[in-house]
Amino acid sequence: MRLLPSILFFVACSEYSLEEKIDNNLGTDSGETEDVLPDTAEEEERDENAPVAVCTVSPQTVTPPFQAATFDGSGSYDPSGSPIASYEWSLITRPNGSSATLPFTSANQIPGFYADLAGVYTAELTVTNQLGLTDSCVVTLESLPTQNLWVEMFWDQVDDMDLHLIAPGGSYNDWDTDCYYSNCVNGGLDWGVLGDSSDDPSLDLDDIDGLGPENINIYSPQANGTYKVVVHDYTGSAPMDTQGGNNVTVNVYLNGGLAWTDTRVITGDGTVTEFCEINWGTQTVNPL
Ligand SMILES: [Ca+2]
Ligand SMILES: [Ca+2]
Ligand SMILES: [Ca+2]
Repeated sequence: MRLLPSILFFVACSEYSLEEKIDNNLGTDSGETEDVLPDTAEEEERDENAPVAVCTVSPQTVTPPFQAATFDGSGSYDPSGSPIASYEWSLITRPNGSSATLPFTSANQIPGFYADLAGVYTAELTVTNQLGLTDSCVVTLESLPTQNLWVEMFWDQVDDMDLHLIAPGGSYNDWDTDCYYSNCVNGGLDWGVLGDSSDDPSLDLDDIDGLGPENINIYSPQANGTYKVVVHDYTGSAPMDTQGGNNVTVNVYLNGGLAWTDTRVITGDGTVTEFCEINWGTQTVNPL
């Protein structure tokens, strides 16, 4: 095994030719090279001529769902100095319920990626050089809610589920105390201290025809009382109302950390399902 350091050295230094590598190894050892030398000269040539994929993301942490991130593979290179022939990106992991996608593109940079749910997103970049050889790298992006109260919902059968957040002392479908698609998209309700928007709710995402997600958040919830999370299975959904079981997941984040999650089966149509109560003062979430 004593030749391993020199093998690593040669792999790292592309200015050495294949012949030089083999000559060097054969010239310094006559009996132990079989275990450490490449199987064939052809295989070694492929390694030496392969491109090097380098991928980054900026920023590395975003606030969902509106802070954009840029995936960047422009640091990738080919040892020969030739330009990279193609870049192929794919999103290989994302949080359950996320609808985020990467565009199918040959660009080395992908700006404007939006993480719709809290959690981790992993992108893989594969670069191909002029010889058709490839290399891959992966990079992760974390999506962390900065709103102190963050409630997100998604489901697994096509329908229109609606997320409702009810203020302390409020009631379902009440215009002033229930935040939902009709009255709360990007804000619009004044809860807590009048004129202070930091304790007001906002429905950032309203999904009608897919699998979600939807989310409602508050930067600084009021300490007294409890908020209630309710899911309404809207009747007359386009393109369809699912009548069978639909797995609906609600995640509640308090101060950036996942405090509660539950998946419930909603069956039929038009139902109203209470999921949980959130007591901001005690930082507790209780199922309903
Ligand atoms: Ca909806
Ligand atoms: Ca307010
Ligand atoms: Ca429905």
